[in-house]
Amino acid sequence: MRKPSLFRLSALCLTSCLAITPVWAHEHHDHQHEQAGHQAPDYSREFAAARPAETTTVDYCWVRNIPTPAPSAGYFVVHNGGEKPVRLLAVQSPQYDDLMLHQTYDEDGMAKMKMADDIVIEPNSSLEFKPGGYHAMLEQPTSKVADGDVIEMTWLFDDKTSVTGQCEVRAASGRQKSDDTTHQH
Ligand SMILES: [Cu+2]
Repeated sequence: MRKPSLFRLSALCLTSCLAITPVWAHEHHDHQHEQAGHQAPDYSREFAAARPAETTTVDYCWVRNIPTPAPSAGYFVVHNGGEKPVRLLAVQSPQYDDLMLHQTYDEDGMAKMKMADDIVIEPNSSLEFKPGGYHAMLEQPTSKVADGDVIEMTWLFDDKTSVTGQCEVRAASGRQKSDDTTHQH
């Protein structure tokens, strides 16, 4: 009695597992693809055409410097002082060739990342990019980035404006000093 049922079970698995495998492989590939962020839209024309923002500001920017090939992360606070919601579309920096807007989220106790493609800052409010939440992913540095460096960054918004500011580069191993960032000015 035991043998035939075991055999049937493995035979069942042979057919169904084979059928499932390609689907799983495809999903897995898509997920990695999304994480790598190669689907980020190209906003270079919008960056070039944007005018300086008047009611949107970006402050307290810093970069968590992680040695390549691992990506570094950029954190900052976006403030919308206007009367309409604004969307952050993209970031750009002469220091990095590949910048993406990401969001860290929790799935079954594991920290994962995804592209953040609808980042809205409501009127008269701020949105903080911080470890464990929204962040800018910085890859392919154009030259070596050292702790203590100050790099330029530009933020593009959907009202055809942009903000250019400076970010302090900090060591990845150092404490995040989140309190300090609010007392920089
Ligand atoms: Cu990321």
